[in-house]
Amino acid sequence: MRTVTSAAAMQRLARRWRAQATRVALVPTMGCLHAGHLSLVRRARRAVGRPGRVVVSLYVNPTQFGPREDWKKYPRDLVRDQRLCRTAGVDVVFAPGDAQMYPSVEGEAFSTWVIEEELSKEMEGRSRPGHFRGVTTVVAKLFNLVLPDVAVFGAKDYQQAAIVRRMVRDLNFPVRLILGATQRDADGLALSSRNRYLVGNLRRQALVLRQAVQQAQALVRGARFPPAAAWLRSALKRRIEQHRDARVDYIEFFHPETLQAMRQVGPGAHLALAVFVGKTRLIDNGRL
Ligand code: PAJ
Repeated sequence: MRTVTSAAAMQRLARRWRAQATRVALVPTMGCLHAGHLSLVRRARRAVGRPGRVVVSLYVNPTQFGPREDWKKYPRDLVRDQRLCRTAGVDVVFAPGDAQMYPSVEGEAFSTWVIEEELSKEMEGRSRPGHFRGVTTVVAKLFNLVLPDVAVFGAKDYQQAAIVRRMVRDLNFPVRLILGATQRDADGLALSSRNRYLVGNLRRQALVLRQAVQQAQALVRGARFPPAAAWLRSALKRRIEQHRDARVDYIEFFHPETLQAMRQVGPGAHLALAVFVGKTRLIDNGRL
């Protein structure tokens, strides 16, 4: 396994692979890898086989964090991530520094952005202004540096995957997207690098996200008529906020592809929610 830290070197390598008609799969991450990320690596390998190449990018992208978010304290452990990638059979780890990704050349600042204007408005986009501009910009840059045939994203960040899919379509990136299933701990909590902030009994309270999705599934599947979104939302919110440290940020019901909000929620609708558990903001989602 090779670690590449320079953007130019990554692009040179990618162009060499392309000239040899070697297929390339990219798994973009912010590092601090867990079993969720590693399941995407396996999915990537399955997509390109051997002698295809699997690239994992490790980059805590500053432009997708708000000014009061955890960019500075986001956990970083390159050596551990490299070891996990080597064991998982990754070919190349791409771990650029900020100066590689956002160079300010002779005082001229970075000033070109990729902005998706429709699917980015609600949910994560509303709660985290500017977040998706950072995501689409860095993913577009990674696509241009790694030149992947395939890129793998996790269903855990459902809106993010939908937005990247729209960007690929709208800007004609020659990249096939694969959505990998959300990996969970045995008790149902979706794996996330931020779970390490859940100390003491916050960990147990964090299970409310998954439980809310399951409660919504039961209510929707058991109903004779599709329940109103507003009614369902307040039922879930009440249940979640029975936990002392849990506070709902949003609960949304929407069409799984267009992300159009739904007023009546029937089977096949998608639910996404964000909940603060203590100071940690967690997200989850599921098909109803
Ligand atoms: P990060 O949060 O590190 O996640 C990297 C990828 O892993 C994303 O596609 C995410 O959906 C997926 N993932 C996270 N938890 C998962 C789980 N429990 N099961 C399956 N997949 C999971 O998402 C980002 O980084 C960044 O926004 C990025 C796309 C890298 C752009 O900076």
